[in-house]
Amino acid sequence: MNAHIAATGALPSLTFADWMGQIQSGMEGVLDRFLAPTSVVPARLHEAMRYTAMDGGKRVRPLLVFAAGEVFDTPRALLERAAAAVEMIHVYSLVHDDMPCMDDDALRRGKPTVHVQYDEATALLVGDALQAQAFETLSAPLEAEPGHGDSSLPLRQLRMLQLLAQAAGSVGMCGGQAIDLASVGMTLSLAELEQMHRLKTGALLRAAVLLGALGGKALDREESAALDEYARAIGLAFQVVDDILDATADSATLGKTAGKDAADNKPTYVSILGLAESQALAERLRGDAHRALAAFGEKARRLRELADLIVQRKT
Ligand code: GRG
Repeated sequence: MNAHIAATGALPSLTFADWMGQIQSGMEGVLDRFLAPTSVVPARLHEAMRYTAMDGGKRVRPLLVFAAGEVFDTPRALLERAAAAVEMIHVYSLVHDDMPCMDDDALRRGKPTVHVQYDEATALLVGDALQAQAFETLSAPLEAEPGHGDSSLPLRQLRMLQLLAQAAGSVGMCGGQAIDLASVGMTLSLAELEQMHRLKTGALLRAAVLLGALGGKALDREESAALDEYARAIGLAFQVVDDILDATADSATLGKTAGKDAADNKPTYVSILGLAESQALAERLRGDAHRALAAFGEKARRLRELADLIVQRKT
């Protein structure tokens, strides 16, 4: 098992597909390191955490962490922790979202959802425990890396923890989910739909970008604003494409139940704008993301490639 992801400095010569593949397969080893083994009591809970977190998903958020880390020379050990932490929060949100009290879905990442495979109480605890594990993973003391011998690591970790907590909480992902649940069957304006997705999906994607950056050299005001604009554009694009795929792809391709938004009478970009205008919007957002990165030059190549992936993805 690939326990460590290669140092980011060695990656730019790789093709995008190889870079992505290295991080995706490397994340298996990283998550394996930070999740409790099934030999530890309670074995069933640890097994269920691994069932849902390992070997699945596109790992978009870890990819964003590593891509932003390349721009700001963030130490690899910190990137791995940030990538694992943001993925754990994401996985917890999927487990809870799939439960009968929320979206009530039976298929996720091509497998039965946790409450179907195990039971509802286990699904609740898996989400709770993954969220706690995310913060433990990001907060554990780190040795300074050679060439990064500065004493600000704990301060950077503290800022990263605060960012992740805000992104996951009531003014971030949980807040967006609350708006989503309250909006079923309602007619939303485009601005209201955008506000919901900025919180529900966008907050964690933004956190992934900023976590990768915050772990490295200090950001100035322009760099922060540029990353924020990039994160806004890809966060929205991610959701627009999600709505397009939900309306056009099949469940086997998506690994989750397709056509669910319409069946649940949920407002989406496709239901408000139609398919063609939604596709045009995703393209415009891709352009916004690229423009936001202009000042970072070649170092932001992976962030640009990820914006393209988010808009062109088929799953
Ligand atoms: C339950 C607190 C709480 C929040 C749930 C993220 C979320 C909020 C719900 C998921 C519902 C959903 C399908 C949202 C659309 C966008 C999205 C987050 C899709 C899933 O993310 P991917 O495509 O999934 O990155 P993988 O499996 O590839 O990691």
